[in-house]
Amino acid sequence: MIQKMLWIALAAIALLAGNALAQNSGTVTIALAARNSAFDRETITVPAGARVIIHFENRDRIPHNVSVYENGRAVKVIYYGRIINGLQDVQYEFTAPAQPGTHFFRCDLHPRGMIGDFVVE
Ligand SMILES: [Cu+2]
Repeated sequence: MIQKMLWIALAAIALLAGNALAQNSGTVTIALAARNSAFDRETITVPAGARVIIHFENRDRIPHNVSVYENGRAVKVIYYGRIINGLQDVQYEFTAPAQPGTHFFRCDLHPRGMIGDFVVE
């Protein structure tokens, strides 16, 4: 019985510690817009392990999205943002990679022009 209570206490401590870690990495909100098939910023910088919210405004009348990849080859996906039609906005939410590094973001529909660096620091 005592052993069972000990396990419950340990589980509760582990849960609290986990929450504290999640809070330490924080949440960052990034504003990003598309106009004339171009993003209004070339670099997005976020803290490692942070909860990332990209508030994306599509100011064109054609669809766009924002996806984040391991690198410019755009093979390994970190986050795939759903495509939204023109003159709408969307909130993308995901967790940044835990390790610092420079990654890549783009609009999957316009991968030649709508690109940038996704920096984790
Ligand atoms: Cu696009």
